[in-house]
Amino acid sequence: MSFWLISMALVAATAFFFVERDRVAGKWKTSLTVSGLVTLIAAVHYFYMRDVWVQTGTSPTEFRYIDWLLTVPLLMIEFYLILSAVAKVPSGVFWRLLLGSIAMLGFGFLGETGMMNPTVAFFPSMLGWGFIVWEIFKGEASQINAGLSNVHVQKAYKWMLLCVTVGWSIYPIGYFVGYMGGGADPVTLNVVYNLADFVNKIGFGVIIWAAAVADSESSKA
Ligand SMILES: *C/C=C(C)/C=C/C=C(C)/C=C/C1=C(C)CCCC1(C)C
Repeated sequence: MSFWLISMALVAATAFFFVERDRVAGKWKTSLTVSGLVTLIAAVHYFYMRDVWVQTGTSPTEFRYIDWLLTVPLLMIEFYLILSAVAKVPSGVFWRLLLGSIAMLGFGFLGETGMMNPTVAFFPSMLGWGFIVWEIFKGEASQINAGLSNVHVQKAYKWMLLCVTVGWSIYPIGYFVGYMGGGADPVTLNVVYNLADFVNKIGFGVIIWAAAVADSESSKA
């Protein structure tokens, strides 16, 4: 059921971001396109994941990680894009965020599929996440953001930061409970991951959309 609801929400969000693209200034259009791509890619994966779930009753771990491996880097590009809309940003910012994402997801996958002991895989995966959080909290990305004079971008940055710290924390909690805390049932694990995706893909896009619309309106005035 949650697979189905989230598929529909993702499809609706995709349509919304693509249509709203027309409403914002040129420098924001790519950000909205990327938001729409994130929800589109996830929607397609959710259709497949639901099939796996309905037909086998097992967690669609492979599809989930393919989805994450495509969409998390796109979300990281968003940090680069919103800062680039108003400032000059070195590409190292993006590469570091990408590196952190790959470490986080790579070890998570090894742990969930049993190719690595899940408890052992948890720690390097957490380090990857920590590396991302450090970059946007204290690293170059945060310094660029602090130096901006655009309130809309700064507001979006603050919310995106909250998403990556608080919103993303749902995933390792789900993993921890599912694989290390004596083992939760797959239903709980999937509902937790599905809810987290809803917040962190659609919510993240809405943050960017809100900043893009506010900034476009204020520069018109
Ligand atoms: C749209 C999909 C998103 C935003 C997925 C995010 C996934 C994570 C933040 C996963 C994190 C994990 C850890 C930090 C440790 C345990 C293993 C993971 C992969 C669940």
